[in-house]
Amino acid sequence: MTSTAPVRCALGLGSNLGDTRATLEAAIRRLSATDGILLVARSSDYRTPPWGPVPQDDFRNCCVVIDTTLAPADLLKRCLEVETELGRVREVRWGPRTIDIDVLIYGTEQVREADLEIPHPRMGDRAFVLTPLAEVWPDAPIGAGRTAAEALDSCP
Ligand code: PH2
Ligand code: MG
Ligand code: MG
Repeated sequence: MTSTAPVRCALGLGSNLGDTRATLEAAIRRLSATDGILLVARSSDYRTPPWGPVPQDDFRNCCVVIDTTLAPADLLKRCLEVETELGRVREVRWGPRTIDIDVLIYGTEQVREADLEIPHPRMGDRAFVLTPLAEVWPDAPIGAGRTAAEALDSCP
């Protein structure tokens, strides 16, 4: 019998449509109930101004740390499935969303594929990701040898 050692990962969650508090809770509940995902830590929720070119409402953002035996692509697939289950409709890029679940970190692995980049390529300069992440996993390896806490220190 083979078994895969669990890998420590971080997911970033965001919502700015509908009942954002309930949606983040529902997403975390569904992720935790997934075979091969163990919830390790959940950050506080943060109200954050919208980042990017689209004028829209503030977001509620948080991060979770998980241990998973799922491969990166399967973890992404499960995140996208939960988004769909919770009613996400993909319209404007960077635009308002019921729920967004991003794979931020997968152990120390680097993935560079068309539909999945890990560590998340834009997390190092986004306070709405780094603030919740540094709360629950300050030493998270966010790429280029930096930790979440270090990146947050130098984040605009
Ligand atoms: N997500 C985006 C675009 N802009 N801004 C905040 N504050 N929080 C987000 O989660 C967010 C955003 C696209 O993924
Ligand atoms: Mg996303
Ligand atoms: Mg996102």
